[in-house]
Amino acid sequence: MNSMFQKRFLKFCCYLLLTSSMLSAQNPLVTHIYTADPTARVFDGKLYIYPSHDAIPKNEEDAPRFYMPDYHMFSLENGSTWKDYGVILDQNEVPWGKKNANGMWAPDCIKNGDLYYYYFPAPPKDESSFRRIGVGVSKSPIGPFVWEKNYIQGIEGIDPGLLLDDDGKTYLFYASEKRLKGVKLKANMKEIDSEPIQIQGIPKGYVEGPFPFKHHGVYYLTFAHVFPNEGYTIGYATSKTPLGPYIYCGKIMDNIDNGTNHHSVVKYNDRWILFYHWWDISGFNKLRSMRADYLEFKKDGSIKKVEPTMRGIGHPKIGDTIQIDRYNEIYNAKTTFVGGNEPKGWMVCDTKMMSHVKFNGVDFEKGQAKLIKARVASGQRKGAFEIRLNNSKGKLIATFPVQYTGGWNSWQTIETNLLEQVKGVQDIVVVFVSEWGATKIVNLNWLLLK
Ligand code: FUB
Repeated sequence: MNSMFQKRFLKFCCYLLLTSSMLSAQNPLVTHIYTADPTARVFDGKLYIYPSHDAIPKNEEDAPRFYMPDYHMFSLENGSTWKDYGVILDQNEVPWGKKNANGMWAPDCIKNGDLYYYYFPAPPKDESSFRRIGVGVSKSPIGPFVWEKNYIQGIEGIDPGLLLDDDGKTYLFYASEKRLKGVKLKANMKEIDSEPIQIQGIPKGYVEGPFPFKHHGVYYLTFAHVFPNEGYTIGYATSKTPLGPYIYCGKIMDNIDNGTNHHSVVKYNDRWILFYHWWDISGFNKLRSMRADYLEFKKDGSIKKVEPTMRGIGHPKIGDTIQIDRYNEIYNAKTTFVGGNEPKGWMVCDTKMMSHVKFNGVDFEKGQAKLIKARVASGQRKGAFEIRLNNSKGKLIATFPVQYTGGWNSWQTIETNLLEQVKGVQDIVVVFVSEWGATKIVNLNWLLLK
């Protein structure tokens, strides 16, 4: 194993151990396993994600490659927690799949009528192609799925992306040798209804990850697009007909580092969301983590470029941890991993006089919260931190005097009363106060309304 991989691998193993049950609405969405290629879908008002799973390679020879043996799936619970349903398909359960090939790449799931159809690519045991695309059917979005005995005949490629049109016709898009292909499916959703075509109008540099959707009567095809001097970006094209020709319209997300990006776009609770992945946690681009940020359309139907944030989507409510290190804005402080007696996550550290951290969209609900808790560590006892609304000079709603907790990684939960009733969704700002010149006031992991 080369030493750079070994180091990252070890860092990952430690991190995994430390975060064995952490699920949240902030980015990354989950940290107890690595997840990539998130296809989000809303079924009957509930948000689901069907991602692929970057597992830890078991052998040295597998180390630098994707190691993807199965699929998990997730649903959003209470607006801020991602529930993991565990393995919904293992590679060795695919009737037509090559055993232990670790090539379960990006899937999709779509509802047609009362049934849910889960599409996935896998290496076939007949070795007829690099990847074939299979399908399973279920009465429920969370399975169990009944897997078809054979792959879909007449297509070969990766990254299935499904579009169910208003007229009931279904189209399957996929990537085949860096060409974006599309085909109409039969009503049974398991067979193609015409010859696949290469979608026209997709720019040079197209690689993979087609995700189709329709908005105000316009067909949008979004995809991974590589520019020679930039790397992976997420781009999009539009058309008046599902199978094109399409016109390239630009980028949805710039390159966020070297390696892949893969996404989906979904409307949930009246807001559009871009789901995508990054590997900023592991530091290794084959161990990725799914993320989400809001996406907006301009009046002319074009898409505003999405900036990746740590804050992500969702509104922590009363009783949820507000992971303050996943901030919208930070001033004169830093974040790093926790340690000591704290098993998981990150903290805000290096807090100085008038440092602040802003976290948008905390749901105070109907104003029933009476107090606020904070998870803190401090090696000194001077100063305080304040919780304010909207900005660093906004209304003061709580003050925590700093206490000595036994050291900078000795964690304690402290609490204080809210100074007044606060209702609805609010942006909060934590402001650190002490003597001018103080270089470390307190380390802060999370807040929680009670
Ligand atoms: O996750 C494996 C492959 O990497 C996907 O199929 C591609 O889209 C890229 O994300």
